[in-house]
Amino acid sequence: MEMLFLSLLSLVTIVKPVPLRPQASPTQQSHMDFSEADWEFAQEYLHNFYGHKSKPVRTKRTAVSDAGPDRTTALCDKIRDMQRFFGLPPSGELTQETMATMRRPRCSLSDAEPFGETIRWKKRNLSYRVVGYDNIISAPKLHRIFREAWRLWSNVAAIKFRRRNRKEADIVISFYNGDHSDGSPFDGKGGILAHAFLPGYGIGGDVHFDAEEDWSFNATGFNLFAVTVHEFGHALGLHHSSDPGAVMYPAYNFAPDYNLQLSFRDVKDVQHLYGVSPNFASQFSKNPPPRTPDKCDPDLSFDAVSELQQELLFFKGRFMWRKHPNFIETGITLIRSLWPNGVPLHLDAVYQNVERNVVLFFKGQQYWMLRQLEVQEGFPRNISNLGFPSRITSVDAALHFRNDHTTVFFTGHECWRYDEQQNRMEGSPALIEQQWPGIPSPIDAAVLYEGFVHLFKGSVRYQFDLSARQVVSTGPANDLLECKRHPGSEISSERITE
Ligand code: 01S
Ligand code: CA
Ligand code: ZN
Ligand code: ZN
Repeated sequence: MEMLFLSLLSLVTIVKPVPLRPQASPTQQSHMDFSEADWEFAQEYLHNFYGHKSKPVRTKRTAVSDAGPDRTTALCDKIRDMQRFFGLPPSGELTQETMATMRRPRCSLSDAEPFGETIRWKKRNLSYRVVGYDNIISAPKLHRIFREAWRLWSNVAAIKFRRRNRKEADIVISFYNGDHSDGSPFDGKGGILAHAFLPGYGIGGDVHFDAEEDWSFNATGFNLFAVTVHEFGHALGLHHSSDPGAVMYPAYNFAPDYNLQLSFRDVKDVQHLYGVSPNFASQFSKNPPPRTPDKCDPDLSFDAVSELQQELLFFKGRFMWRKHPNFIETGITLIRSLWPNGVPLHLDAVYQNVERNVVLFFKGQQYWMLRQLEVQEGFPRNISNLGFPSRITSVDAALHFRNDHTTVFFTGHECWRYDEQQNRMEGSPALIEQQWPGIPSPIDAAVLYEGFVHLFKGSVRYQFDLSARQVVSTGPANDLLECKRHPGSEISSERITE
């Protein structure tokens, strides 16, 4: 994904073909070829556009070239910055291609500037224009979607957007079919939905949508607003994010019941480029951008925990962690990346009935039955259908025992036994403190795993021995996720600067 996207960046140079000298061999491409005038030009260029502090120009190039030409790290760094900007391999070497790119006629770099590893717009007031949308979508509707999408970004970062009807704009937004001569043809329905170019002049910052998609404003097809917010992120200089909660995550993950907002990660990244919007603090103090849960957070609690095939699933909000016996790392994903729209998020309880090959999801008074990732007909149903009296309005946890064909439901301070063969609740509920000595109530989640019942409450996991009927150990709720810190993954310690 990322590779492909980076290759789009190189289109900045491909679109208007650059007269390149034939590149016969790598050595021919090397610095040896350049005249003193070439070197002066390059230094001048890097000085003008990348703030390179040139050495006194009269250095003898031939002499230096033995040990490598004027190879101060500063110069190499500037060449590398420039190469990154144009999507050239960032070798730090003055290749023919690099030289040709420098020699290309250009307005100036005033509209974009390299910023660390990425590129950002230099100005903070950007214009955009919408062209060529073939009346697929009415203009007012389209303009509203784009305005709202820009607003998400300008609400958090110190940057403003204005639509232009006629004059040239920094960002041109258009819909295209198939090949549209920027080297990245669209592929019909599905697959690539849209792409965008990182900030820059010309095609830089432009956003293209695949006109053949079934664009929508709700849950059918692909939601244009959701994809737009993502593409605008690229147009501002953001790359794909590995955080599945981020808008810049490379997979389409719009959920109609989820109010689309920038995640903490997106906000951090765009503020890093453009600074914080002046009214960010007042607007977001009550409702800060959502953070993707961190499995290493010592306070982590779960909505539900369940077995599924060979995996152990930990649910939290829109996310889940899948612990597979063969995978070293337990990764976080979106619930929606496995189950379709229609399954609830922010669950109360989940269990798998292996015998019937179904998974049951509980949320509030409703429950959903899924077989092979499909919601079964007639669902969701009310939990009263399982035999709960009307005073029970939700379940906290569900624990399935395959051998006994029973499921234990936890509700508040009570627990219930459900007979999966007879499809009915067995008698009246018992108190958790009597049936499960040592377990506080209410609980969050429960699962049978490796011969023990694991019950979760807040940030604590209780390991319960069924035959001894006692808690054999307690520990952090997240310890089965085996938190291993990777450098740079300390999401929880970051703060949004205000
Ligand atoms: N564009 O920004 C994309 O990420 C492309 C793939 C690139 C390799 C060109 C794309 O259309 N990705 C799909 C997508 O849904 C999966 N992108 C928008 C989104 O909302 N994630
Ligand atoms: Ca497509
Ligand atoms: Zn395109
Ligand atoms: Zn993308």
